[in-house]
Amino acid sequence: MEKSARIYIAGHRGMVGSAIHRKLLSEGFTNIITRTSSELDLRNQQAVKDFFAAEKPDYVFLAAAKVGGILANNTYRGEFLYDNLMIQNNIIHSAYENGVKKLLFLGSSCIYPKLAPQPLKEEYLLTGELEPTNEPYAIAKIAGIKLCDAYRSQYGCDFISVMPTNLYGPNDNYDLNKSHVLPALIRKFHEAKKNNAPSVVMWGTGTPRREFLHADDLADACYFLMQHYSEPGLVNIGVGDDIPIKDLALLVKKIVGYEGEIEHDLSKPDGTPRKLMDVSKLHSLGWKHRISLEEGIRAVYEEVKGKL
Ligand code: GFB
Repeated sequence: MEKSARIYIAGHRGMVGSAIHRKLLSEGFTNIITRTSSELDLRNQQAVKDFFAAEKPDYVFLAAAKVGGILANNTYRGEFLYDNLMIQNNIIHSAYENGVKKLLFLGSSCIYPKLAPQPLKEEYLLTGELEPTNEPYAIAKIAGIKLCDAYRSQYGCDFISVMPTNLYGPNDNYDLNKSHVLPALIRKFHEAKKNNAPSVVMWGTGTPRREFLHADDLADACYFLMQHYSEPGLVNIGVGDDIPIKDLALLVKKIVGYEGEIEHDLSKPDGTPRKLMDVSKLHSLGWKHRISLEEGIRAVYEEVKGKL
């Protein structure tokens, strides 16, 4: 990518898109195109067509999506399927029609079967039943991978798909009903410490294991893959290591400095028992994460604690 290339980041205000934006700015790119959701509704086919025809981006990072934690995924099932299908179909098709040189589509580790062998290799896609709590989101993301592949095969488009593990970082969502586990725990422990509450309630049993990647590492990987990867199918992005949710809670508790108890709300779902990424393909391409989980959580907590 030339530094003056016209690069559209879809979803530049979200956690992933904003990390990609910071990365491109730090690399000296001068022609980054962005639109807020009120300026451009990506679910609107004609609006997206008009935008691409007018702006003619050379490269596209497709980081716009309806996202959320386990409860949001399970509650807003219609929106997670419809909004994500519309957003990605409109962008991928317009990218094809307007001769975009390369597009990077971001998916999620929840595209893999609920009970797939661990760690999750790219070839396990579509080999079994999905986790029910996030099936609509996963179906949309699987459709996105297949659309990129189909456009590569039929039209010769250089569209690639990358599957990040669970993410955290700046500009995350701290709404307790919609967020992922890490921002939820940061907020809960922070507020409990502030209010001298005797305990913090976490959801589920605490036994599911999750892998966490900092959004800045993800942005670095996306930038790397945009330059060095051009194949059908998908590539996992993760750290290759995971942690039980209970241990994650203990780590956040330590970082926040909270001394009370932890309780479990067993009416909330556990979700998939484990989704550890096999990152050997990514490592063999030459990329590895840099930010450790503890270091990353400390940085995020420093940044948000005044705002919670
Ligand atoms: O991060 P999370 O919401 O999503 O939950 P998933 C991970 C685990 O943390 C689950 C537990 O076992 C939750 O029950 N957990 C414990 C909590 N306390 C809390 C809490 O206070 N809030 C939340 N949110 N969880 C999502 C998918 O699955 O992961 C999406 O729904 C997407 O499709 C995303 O793939 C990355 O890891 O279970």
